[in-house]
Amino acid sequence: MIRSILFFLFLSVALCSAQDYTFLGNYTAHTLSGSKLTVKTSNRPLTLDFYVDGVIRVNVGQSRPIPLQLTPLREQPIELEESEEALVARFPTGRVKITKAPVRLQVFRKDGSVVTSDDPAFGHGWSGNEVRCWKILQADHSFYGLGEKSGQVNKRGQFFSNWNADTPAYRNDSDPLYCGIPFFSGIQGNKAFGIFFANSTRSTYNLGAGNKRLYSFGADGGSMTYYIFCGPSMKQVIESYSELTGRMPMPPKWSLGYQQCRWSYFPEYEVRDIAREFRQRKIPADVLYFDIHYMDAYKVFTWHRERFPNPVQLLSDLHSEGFKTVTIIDPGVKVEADYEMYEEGVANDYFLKYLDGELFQGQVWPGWCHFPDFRKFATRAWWGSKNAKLRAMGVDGFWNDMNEPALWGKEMPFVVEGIKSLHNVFALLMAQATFEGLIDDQPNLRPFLVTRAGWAGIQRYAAVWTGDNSASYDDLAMSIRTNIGLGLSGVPFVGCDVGGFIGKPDPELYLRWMQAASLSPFMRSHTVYDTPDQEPWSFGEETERLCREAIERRYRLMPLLYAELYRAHETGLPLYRPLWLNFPEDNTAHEADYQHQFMIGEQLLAAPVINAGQRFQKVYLPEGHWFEPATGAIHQGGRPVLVEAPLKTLPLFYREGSIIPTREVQQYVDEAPLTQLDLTVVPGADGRSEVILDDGVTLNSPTERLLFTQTQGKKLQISLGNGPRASQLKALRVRIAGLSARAQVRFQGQTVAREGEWLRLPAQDGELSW
Ligand code: MIG
Repeated sequence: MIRSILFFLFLSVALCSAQDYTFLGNYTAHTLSGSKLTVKTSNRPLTLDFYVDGVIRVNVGQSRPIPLQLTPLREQPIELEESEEALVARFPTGRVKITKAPVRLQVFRKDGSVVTSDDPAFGHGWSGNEVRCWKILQADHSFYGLGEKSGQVNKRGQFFSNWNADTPAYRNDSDPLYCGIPFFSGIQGNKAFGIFFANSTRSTYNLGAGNKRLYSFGADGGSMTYYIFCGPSMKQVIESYSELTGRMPMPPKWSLGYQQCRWSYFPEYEVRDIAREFRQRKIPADVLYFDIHYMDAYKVFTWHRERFPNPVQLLSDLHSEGFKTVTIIDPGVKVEADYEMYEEGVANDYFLKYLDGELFQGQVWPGWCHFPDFRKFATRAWWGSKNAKLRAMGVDGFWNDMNEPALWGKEMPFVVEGIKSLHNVFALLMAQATFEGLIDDQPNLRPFLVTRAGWAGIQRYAAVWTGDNSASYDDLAMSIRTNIGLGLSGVPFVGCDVGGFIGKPDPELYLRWMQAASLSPFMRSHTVYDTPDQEPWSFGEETERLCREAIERRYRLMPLLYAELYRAHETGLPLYRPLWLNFPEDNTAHEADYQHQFMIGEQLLAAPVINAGQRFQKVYLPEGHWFEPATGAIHQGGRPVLVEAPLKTLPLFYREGSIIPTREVQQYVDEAPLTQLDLTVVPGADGRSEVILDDGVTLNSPTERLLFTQTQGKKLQISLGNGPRASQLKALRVRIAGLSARAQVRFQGQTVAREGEWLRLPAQDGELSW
């Protein structure tokens, strides 16, 4: 009896340890050449590469390439000290300590604060093909990022996996979603750090789930290769990460306009009707979408002959009314003899295969399909050229869907060649194919692409929208958090299906969603196949009027939005961001209660109403004075304030020091050149603001930067430069928040006349003082 119990115990321990991990062993030797330190151990080698600005690449064991071309960073030579117990590598902003027995990593900043530290027992380990890393969790760690995640903005205490998945009607706890990104960041002791896990196989992240000792990341296979970003500010972390994985090239300016979609507008007259409604009702709009019904039998790169007999004419007519168009492009290519895409793909070996060489077939909208192997250059070039051909017909942009890849039955079999490392980057490579094909065709035209799935670096090719949400207030709130999370993951151009995709919003929900989304970088209304109409005029007159106002506000703010998008392009920082990115020291700004407030860049704060029937809003305003344009009130920040939020109002605030540029409403972006620019100045702090003028469509368009600087609470420097676009300006109007009606205002020493709250200035450089 006892013997059999002992035997059983022995067996279970043996079984269990066979599945457990082997950890990095003891130090045996090291080599240093410049910025590369290799540490040999009793099992796998550890290699560290040091780069400027506190970026460190860590690799354990064999290193496998990823399909994303990373920006080569500038190497940072280190100073190495060795002792009995450890190696210490010093670089200008910190040091790495590598203990010898066993080999474990600790990264410190120069001030002694910990960036990240291996768990002393575990550190790095592996089990079969699985690789994993365990770091010490502190009580005050918070976590962010990982791409598209629907839950809290702070991901502390949660477990996540990244395996891109088609997840219609996802909820707050659904995971994974469409667009996972293996980059996360954290804040601990008020300092930020980031980790980019450069491994495209299915990865999982324990950010303190079910324990208070560790956070960890790992993957089913591939290599343990990751980059550490030392911060210490979150802005630095995101800038470094986006420098490494690539920044967003400027998209066409029209893609900041309001976009209208449904599954699907067809036939042709329905598309024309929608376009006409927008113009007749004077609701600004820039883009109309063609969902899957525009194709013949869902065959990609075809048109349905009865529904769209003359697409070239239709597209050109829409252009003349100021509309751009975007077509959906799915990756599945229908298996059908004589269909060009199928024949060319098979003949040239462009499609994915099983390990035994048989062409893989999976079912999607067209029926049985082959799927392009976007790892191959030739496949990408072919696919890209088909997009370019479609653009030559007059299509302006592309919408990549079903690219997780999604299939009926969800998954491709794992015996499709290389799918375990390809799955997560399928969409990235498809987007790369599209982007590069468009650039090959017209090197100077800015491509527009919006995608559902993606991976690290997707920002180089596409905007990301958050897939099949539902028409509920919960989803409205979720869309704010998810888009903030994507921005913190290096993707600045993000948005959701306004109104909710699945289900039917009531008028109030639709309106509140329009208001919240009127400041999201990408703004598109969309709904599923069998729902009632979901255009801004589909919910009665009052809702139509208030939706128009929300969209008009976006068009008024276009000079600001475009300048902020431009900054995102230059820095990689999200334009749509949590309060705490701008106010890292403010504890209240980090509270979950306020995670549905967001800022656009540095100046503008929005606190959308996300509950039914709510007519007041409690808003947390960080330190300083805030101007509320809806009422003209100036609020003292550093505390929550209660403001009125009737149906017509999106609670919106301009930070002190801001100079908010606006213009007259247009029916579509760049309908007319900018001849009058309005500036709202909020005194109380020094501030600086820019307006970017360019042609909005080409990549090498000269950029004019109009610069506005306010100082000493009573001066505004205006510097327009003398570029051709600035020269078209006829007038500047300036409004100074809180200025008394009797105050003397001078421009270049001359008294300025008032028109109500506005001061009218000539469009020229100079100094305004009050
Ligand atoms: O299986 O193209 O998320 O936006 O309307 C659904 C039809 C396929 C999913 C996308 C949605 C789109 C729909 N697509």
